[in-house]
Amino acid sequence: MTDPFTPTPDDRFTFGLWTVGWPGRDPFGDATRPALDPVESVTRLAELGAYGVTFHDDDLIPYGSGAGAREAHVKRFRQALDATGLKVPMATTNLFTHPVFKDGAFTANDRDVRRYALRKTIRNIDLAVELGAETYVAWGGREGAESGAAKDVRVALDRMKEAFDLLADYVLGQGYDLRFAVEPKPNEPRGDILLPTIGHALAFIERLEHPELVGVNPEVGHEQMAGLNIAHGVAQALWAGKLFHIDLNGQTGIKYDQDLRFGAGDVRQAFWLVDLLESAGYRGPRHFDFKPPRTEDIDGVWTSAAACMRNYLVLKAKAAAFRADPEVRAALTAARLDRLAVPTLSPGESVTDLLADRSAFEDFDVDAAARRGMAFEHLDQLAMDHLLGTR
Ligand code: 3MF
Ligand code: MG
Ligand code: MG
Repeated sequence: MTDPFTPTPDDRFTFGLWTVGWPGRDPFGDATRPALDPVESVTRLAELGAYGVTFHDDDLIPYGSGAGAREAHVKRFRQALDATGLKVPMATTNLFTHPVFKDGAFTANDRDVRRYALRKTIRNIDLAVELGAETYVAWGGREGAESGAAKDVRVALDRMKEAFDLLADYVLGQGYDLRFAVEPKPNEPRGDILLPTIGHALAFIERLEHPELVGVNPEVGHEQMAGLNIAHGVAQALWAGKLFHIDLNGQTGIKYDQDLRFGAGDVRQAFWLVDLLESAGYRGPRHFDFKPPRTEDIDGVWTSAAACMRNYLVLKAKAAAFRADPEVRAALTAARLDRLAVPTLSPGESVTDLLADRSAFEDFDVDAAARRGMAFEHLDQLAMDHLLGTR
């Protein structure tokens, strides 16, 4: 019997080159694995059933490469893509490793650093489009501060807007079919990062000159580092029509950025997130942004990558079984989810009509309504039983 949780390219699973390629260097210890050739990553990910790969400019072309070396790196990568059929649906810029970005990129206090950051980004946008990317992610990991007076946040947001307005103009001017996705994160590496949550990013996007070109790339662990519910945040991004991309990984509560394989963190939130993405009909890539722990050798890296996809497919099957279960359907009705879908005013009803409706206030039996149970515990236990495999 074939394993029903074997991924295929139709599942649209993608991985950053920097994920499986992470050699395990952390703030306390040296690398535990050798550097991985991007061509090897492409080949192995294709064998595992992935759909595509994504990259920062410097993942593919080591920082400081001359024109000839740059061309050679791109050529080898393109050959590997052609040989395997892997796609590049997204690319991004490394605006955080080089010391020049220690105070940020688009919002660095130094103007020459900001201009350099824009040039570095535009250079990689051209390559991203050449390789077929539809989404360009912007994670501003160094945009922020450790102390209060070091960054005037309102002015920094003016500079952030200036950067996205300029990049949108560039993309439109070139006739590129490319959209941007802002990736929020609350902290790490900066003490406090600008645009720290999905909500902050959504509000920022609405102030841009081309909001239609900019959405969000939420990351499971980033929201959870702030104690937030990732499924609720993603639901709001979907509601706003702004879920352009997603970074899947695992995190266990408010602590350092763990980047565990997908499913290995808060498994309940992972379940509700997959349930949401699948029931909302999200069509974008399911992109894994995780780090195989530095305890692992190269075999452990591929085990970990395969497990990200497997866990997604297992949770997808469990979410589908939960939604199809007749007892769950009855429990959803008992919990009155169908009533939430009914608009609070009737068609054509005005505020004057509401004020004239005695049943809405004067004759409303507040105590009786307050006594009604919501029956959520039964509904949630059914979900738990599906998740734990006891149903
Ligand atoms: C850091 C991240 C980043 C971003 C990447 C662009 C290095 O916590 O999540 O990964 O995802 O820069 O997408
Ligand atoms: Mg991250
Ligand atoms: Mg990420």
